[in-house]
Amino acid sequence: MEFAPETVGEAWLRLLKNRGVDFLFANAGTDFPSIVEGIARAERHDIAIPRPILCGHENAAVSMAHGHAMVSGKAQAAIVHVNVGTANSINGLINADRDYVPLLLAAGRTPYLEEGEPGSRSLNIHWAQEMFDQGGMVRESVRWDYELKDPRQLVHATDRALAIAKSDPGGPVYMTLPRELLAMAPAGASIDEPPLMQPARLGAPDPADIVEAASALFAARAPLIVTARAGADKAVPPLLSQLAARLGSPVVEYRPRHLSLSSEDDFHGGFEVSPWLADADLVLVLECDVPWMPGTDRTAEGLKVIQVGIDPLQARYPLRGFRSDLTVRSSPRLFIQAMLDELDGKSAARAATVRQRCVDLREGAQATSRQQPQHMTMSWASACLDRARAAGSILVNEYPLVRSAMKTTQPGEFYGSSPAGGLGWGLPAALGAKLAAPDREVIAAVGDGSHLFANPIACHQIAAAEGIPILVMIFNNAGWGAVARATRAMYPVGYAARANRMPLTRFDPAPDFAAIARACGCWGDTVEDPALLPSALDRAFAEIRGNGRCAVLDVRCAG
Ligand SMILES: Cc1ncc(C[n+]2csc(CCOP(=O)(O)OP(=O)(O)O)c2C)c(N)n1
Repeated sequence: MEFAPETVGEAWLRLLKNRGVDFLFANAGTDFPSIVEGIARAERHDIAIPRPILCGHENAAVSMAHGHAMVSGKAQAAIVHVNVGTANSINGLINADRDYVPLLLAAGRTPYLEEGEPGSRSLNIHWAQEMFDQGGMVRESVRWDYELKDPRQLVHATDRALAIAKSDPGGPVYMTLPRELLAMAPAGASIDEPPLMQPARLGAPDPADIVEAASALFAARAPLIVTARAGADKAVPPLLSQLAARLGSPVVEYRPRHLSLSSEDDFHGGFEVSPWLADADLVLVLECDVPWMPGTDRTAEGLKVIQVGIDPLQARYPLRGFRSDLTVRSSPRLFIQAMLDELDGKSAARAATVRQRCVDLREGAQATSRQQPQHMTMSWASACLDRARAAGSILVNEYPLVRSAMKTTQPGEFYGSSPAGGLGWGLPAALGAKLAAPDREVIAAVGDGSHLFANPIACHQIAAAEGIPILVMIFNNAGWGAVARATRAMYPVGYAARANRMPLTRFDPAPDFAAIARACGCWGDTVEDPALLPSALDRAFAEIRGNGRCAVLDVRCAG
């Protein structure tokens, strides 16, 4: 080969591209010279490698890889600086782990040798950054971690990393790459061979479980389906629609992370379990880690529960006490398909009543949100956004969207934050989503608190430098509403609840987020008057569509 890779670092880049990794989200350090050199050499000679994206903060790098993979289904790579860069990545890793998002995080490792080899120690940090167990920092949140020890392991270790990341349940993997090793000449298996191993997919459920689940659900007086992420598999929403109709069961998307059923479906029961749960005698918990709030949601005496999912008992959660009278480990799609076969020709008598109640609930919520309020509300902001966005746009929601005020109908149209809730995910995940789906409009809906956690300057810089035109809509209540609500719930008549200004919950003064965006080369504007929001949204979308620029709209909400 004319331009055979000169170093392990360069060979790794080419190998990643051969394995379908299109992006390398990088926050570089002094462990990177062989990677930097490898990129430059590849670019000079037109050799295919993942597109390198310089990320000014590691949280942005990992969350962009997350955002790409959740839309494309393809694992991407991020690379960070030794232990300190890894430390800044952990929030993103925890998010990806808990939402089964495959990604490869690589980190440098301080040079082994104090002198004598290309890449051996040359800076003070090379002593202090060494850890006894760098991988131990992330081990609880990754599926696998390994430190490359010899150039001959490159293909085996990388293929193993990617196959494990993509196996059910998908998740992050972590590789450490010592500096001397990256500088060595490649050796061992060819990077041009097909992958050494393929990921493992979860199979179909046991037919006996399907017979039991189908007869129990059909015979139930008031069944209820609760899901958070069944729609991660985009084939699920139309199938779930058929299952709900056949069972005459409402489907509640509870704290959803994916669109599992069109919000306009006859059997969409909304986004709260409370209107249905107290009356339900059988709940099908379908890909959902927390199906209701045990402390506050009432359940009927003798309630039976069927839990179905990739890891239905959430074995990696330390504590989770939701009962399970029948537990089925299965991909949601294969489970629903088997249920439809089993229920073929059947149709529950209660269907018409349940359908009407779903329609009434939905129309009630949508009618309320259409009325322009005196002061800006999250519900009004969600409804206006819904009217302004293009059909088929992708919503990336870090908390604020009021889903009942919106119509979301297509698989892959909505992504919510990981159940781990590590803030600072929404904005960079939306940037990654746009890279995965350049022809679709992408909107990040974030609170002002979440926006600050994302390191907005680093993210705006990436958007401007790489030309990634998304809409960032900040639902700005000048503080941490969630913390204030939690405090009021525990101490309803306490000092904090009665204080003029609740401690640790307000940003005062609030930053001028639009000016920060403009300073970074993005478009930015602020709007406070509910009547002016539609025209502000039109201007923001015009900027994205016409000028290809990232737009940041700071929407000042009353609460
Ligand atoms: C990394 C991280 N730090 C802290 C928290 C705790 N936390 C949960 S919600 C929240 C406030 C979020 O503020 P914002 O996005 O403005 O939404 P609001 O609560 O105002 O609706 C905080 C600080 C968290 N989830 N993640």
